[in-house]
Amino acid sequence: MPAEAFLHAKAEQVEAALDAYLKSLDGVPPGLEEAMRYSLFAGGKRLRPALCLGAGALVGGDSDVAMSAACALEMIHTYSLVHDDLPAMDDDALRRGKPTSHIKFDEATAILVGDGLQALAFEIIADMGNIDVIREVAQASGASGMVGGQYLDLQSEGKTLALDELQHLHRSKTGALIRASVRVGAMLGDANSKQLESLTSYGEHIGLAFQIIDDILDVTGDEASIGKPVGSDAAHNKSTFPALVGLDEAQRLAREAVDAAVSTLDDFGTEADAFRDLAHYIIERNR
Ligand code: GRG
Repeated sequence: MPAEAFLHAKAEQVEAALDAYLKSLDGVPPGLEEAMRYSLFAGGKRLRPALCLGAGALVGGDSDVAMSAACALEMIHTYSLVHDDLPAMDDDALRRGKPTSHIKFDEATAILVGDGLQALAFEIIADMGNIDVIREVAQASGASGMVGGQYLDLQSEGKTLALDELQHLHRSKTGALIRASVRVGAMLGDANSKQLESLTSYGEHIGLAFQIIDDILDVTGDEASIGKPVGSDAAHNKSTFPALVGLDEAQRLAREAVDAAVSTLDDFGTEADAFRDLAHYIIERNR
């Protein structure tokens, strides 16, 4: 199945499950629930859930179990975007083509939306009763993963990073949750150690490719497609792959990462074709 059709199919299932989770909440103030729903349903690609579901299916796991984890990962991703857009961080007014949470509602609400989504995500994962998965998601999203990467990103404004520093920053900020999405799907599906190792490596390579392309789109993309203003990295004086190595070399590095990702799937048969296509889609995407 081509990557866009794969993502679309998974997104529909994930959105139904996210909707059910929000509807099942008890005792959430209606205004806060509305704001959580606004950000969760603002048109994301649902990449992380698709990776979790795809990895689970590849190793023969139960799709309902993977779906719970997929929803939790999307909640963590959404919380990170809501907080990233806050005035204290990237101060963005548009995300996915829509007003960001603090613009649509207010700053305090946006902070609480993020907090609420993160807590709900861990409640869902805790209910699954798999301590390894709880630890995996906590480490990937916490101070040595996404939160740490965000800190490094904010600290690096106005500085020129070395290429390895930039790679470390992105491995933490965006790579860790993408890697964890693949790993959690595989772990819940009882992957053997060789499968887990291959899929972990797949997640690491596509995470890098994803970030390089994100940097490239910030230079070459258009606002209507990517749903946020272009040039925001330059406006924040951020080191990016195109700024450090030039556009052509950045594109070459992204292709190299995609090729490496695809080669990690050699031991899987045609059932891994969706993941092969997804790796290519990551460098062909325009949003
Ligand atoms: C605030 C703790 C905290 C962390 C924020 C991930 C992150 C850390 C910030 C996002 C900044 C950013 C734009 C990074 C580039 C890569 C990225 C994560 C893009 C957004 O992910 P997509 O394209 O988003 O999967 P959609 O909208 O499709 O869900």
